[in-house]
Amino acid sequence: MDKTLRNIGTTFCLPGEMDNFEIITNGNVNTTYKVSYKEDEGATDYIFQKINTVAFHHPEEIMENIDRVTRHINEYFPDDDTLLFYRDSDGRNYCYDEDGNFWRVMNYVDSITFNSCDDLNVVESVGQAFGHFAMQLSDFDGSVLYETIPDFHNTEKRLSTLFEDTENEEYKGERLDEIAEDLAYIAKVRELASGLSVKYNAHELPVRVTHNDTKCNNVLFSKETLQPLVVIDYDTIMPGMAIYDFGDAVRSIANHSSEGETDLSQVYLDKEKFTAFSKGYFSQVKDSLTKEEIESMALGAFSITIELASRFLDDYIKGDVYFNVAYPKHNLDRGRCQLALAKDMYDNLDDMKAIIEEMCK
Ligand code: GN1
Ligand code: MG
Repeated sequence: MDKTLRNIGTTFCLPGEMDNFEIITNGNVNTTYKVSYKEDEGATDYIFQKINTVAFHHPEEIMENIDRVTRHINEYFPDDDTLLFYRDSDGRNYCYDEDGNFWRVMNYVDSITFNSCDDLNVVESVGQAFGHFAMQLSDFDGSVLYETIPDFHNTEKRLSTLFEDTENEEYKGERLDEIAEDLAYIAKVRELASGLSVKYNAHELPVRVTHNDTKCNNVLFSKETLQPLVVIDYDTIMPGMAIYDFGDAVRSIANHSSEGETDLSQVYLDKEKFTAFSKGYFSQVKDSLTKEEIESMALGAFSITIELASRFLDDYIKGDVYFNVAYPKHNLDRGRCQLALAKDMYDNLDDMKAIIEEMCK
């Protein structure tokens, strides 16, 4: 590995001599190293990342999206932190190693992250960070970006896929029988949950630059001030709905419980966390959103939660082929947990809307 990393450093013209490296293990998809370089006057750390091309079929499209988005942020918000990707002598922000693996190199930011958010100040800061990111990119034409995972948040299509799969002989059996009640609920709310994606596909909602992984630990915080520094993980940046980035954050951060909780009495929308996240988020981005986007945010949280429930349940009947599972009923538990959360969101749509309205005054 030492030699591979050195060669990559040379490709990207990093100054000085490679001193040491360590593997960073939080991340399930790509392989990440922190690599230190020594120069006359000190040392600099970098992140070297090998992209998992099983998960990401067109990594060069991801890098092109990243390039466009980070250029925009650097140009219009020169004082803000953003990730910096190094280039080879031909100006490319990626390279291949001798075995054909796909690599990129970025600056290392000395920071901390939070895997879960019980502290409301942290929740508000995470909201601020994602709101700021959305604001920075609000006048960027999202339609020029590659859709690196086609129909990723096309809820209408996701739900159709689920119901088609329930008719497929290949997936008939115990698992399908087990989820009859869950399917009945999804069928009941199918039209409501699909509505925003139908509008988006009919070009009736703005095409935004979306992050698509708006979870707590994708925000870096300063170790000293505990202020948010920068949003990370640009791999799923694509054209999409701002409403769903907000919704997905609410789904993951404002659930009172965790994503696969089996005690469903513990699964509900935590209003304090919802309020704190919304406060941070809208403080940054409210002036950049349309009235319709703002009014659709609560429904977006409900819709994306139904969407993810359907993805988990679909994967369950297919035999757990997409999501990693820790035990046989993991996808079933996750699906039911998301449905329980969605039901609580449904009961609280008006409250959520009122809180958002207050934050956008
Ligand atoms: C996947 O890999 P991870 O955990 O960041 C999924 C998201 C889901 C999430 C649920 C590319 O994200 O859409 O919300 O699981 N990402 C992809 O845990 O499918
Ligand atoms: Mg991710």
